[in-house]
Amino acid sequence: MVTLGVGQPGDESTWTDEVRALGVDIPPGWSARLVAVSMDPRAWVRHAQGEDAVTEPVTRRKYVVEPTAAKGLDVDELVAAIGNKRPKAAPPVALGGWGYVHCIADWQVGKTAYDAGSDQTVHRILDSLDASLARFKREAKRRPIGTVVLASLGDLCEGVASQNGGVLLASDLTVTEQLRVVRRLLLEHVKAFAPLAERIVVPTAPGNHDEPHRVMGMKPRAHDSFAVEASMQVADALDLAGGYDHVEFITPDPDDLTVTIEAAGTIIGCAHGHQWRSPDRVHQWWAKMGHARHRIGQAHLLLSGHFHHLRVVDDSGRTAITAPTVDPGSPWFDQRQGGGPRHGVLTLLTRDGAWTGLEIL
Ligand SMILES: [Mn+2]
Repeated sequence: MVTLGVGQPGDESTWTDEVRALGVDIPPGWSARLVAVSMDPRAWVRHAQGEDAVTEPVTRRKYVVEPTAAKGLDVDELVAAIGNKRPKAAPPVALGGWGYVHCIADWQVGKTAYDAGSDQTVHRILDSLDASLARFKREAKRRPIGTVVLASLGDLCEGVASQNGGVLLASDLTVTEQLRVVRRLLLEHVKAFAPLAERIVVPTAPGNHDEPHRVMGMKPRAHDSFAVEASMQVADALDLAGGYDHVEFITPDPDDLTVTIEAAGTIIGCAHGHQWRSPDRVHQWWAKMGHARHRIGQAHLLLSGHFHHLRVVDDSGRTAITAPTVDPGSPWFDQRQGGGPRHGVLTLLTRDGAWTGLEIL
C-alpha cells in the first residue's frame, strides 16, 4: 500500500503505527515494512508565513504488511547458557509443609473373581498398607510431612445394589459381614497412620456399590452410603477410645456425592467417578462442576476410583487422578475390553497446590 507523509518517514519502530493511524487494521503478529520512499515534486506543505515560512516536501511511501518474523537467536549464546546452568537452591519448606495421600479405592470387599475373594483382597490391602507406612517413614526423613490424607474413594464393599442385587449371589460374605470387614480395615488404616502426623484427614466419597439399596430401581440419596457409615463408625470408635482429636472425618453434605478438603496447601476433591460414566469424561465433568461453582470445581487435585485403572489427566495446573484398586479383578471388563489393571494402592505427596511422587504400592 502507498501512503503520503510530510518530511521523511521515521525509523522502523514507527512504520506499523503510521499505517494503523490511517485506519488500516494490522492484527497482532503482523507489521508494516517500508519498502520504497519517493519525493512528490508537485506536493509540499508550508508552515508559517513570510520570513518564518518553512516548506517541507511530501514523500510517497510504499509499505507491505506481513507477518512479524520471529527474532533470530544467537545459538552460541544459548548453548553457552546451558553449559553455565547451576542448580538453584530449593526454597525453604515450613515445618509440616507436605501432605501424604493414601487412596482407599474400590476394595469391593465381598467380591469374588478368578478363584480369589475377600481373603485375598484383605491381605492385599494390608500388604499395601504396610508398604505405604514404610514409604511414609522414608519420605518423612527427607521432608516434613504434617498431614496424612486417607482418601476413601468409594466402593469399599461389594454391597447389594449393583446388577439389580445380583452381585450378592457371587459374594463370599454377607452384606453385614462385608461392612464389618470394611470398618475394621478402615480403623486399621487410621490407627496405623495416627501416630505419624500432626493431622490425619479421612474424606469419604460414596460409590455406587456403597448404596445401601435401590428400592423400585431408584437410587438412594447421594450421602446414603455404606462408605459414609463405615467412616462414621470408625469416628465413633476413636472418639470413645480418646487420643484421636487430630483425626478429621469429612463426609458429604446431604445429597452430595463429593467432598473437598485442604491438605498442606493443596485443595483435594474426592469423587467416586460413577457420575461421569466414562473415564474419558472426567475433564468435562470437572469443568461443569467449576461452572456450577461447586467446591470440587475449585480443587487443585481430583481423586477418584470406580474405573479400577490408573489414569492421570493434567491440564492448566490441575490434575485428575483415577486410582487403581486391589480387588480380585473383573472378568466382565476383561471379556469386553481386554486385560485388567495393575493392582495396588495409589500414594502421592502434595504441597501448596501441587503434587509429586505418585507411586502404586
Ligand atoms: Mn464404582
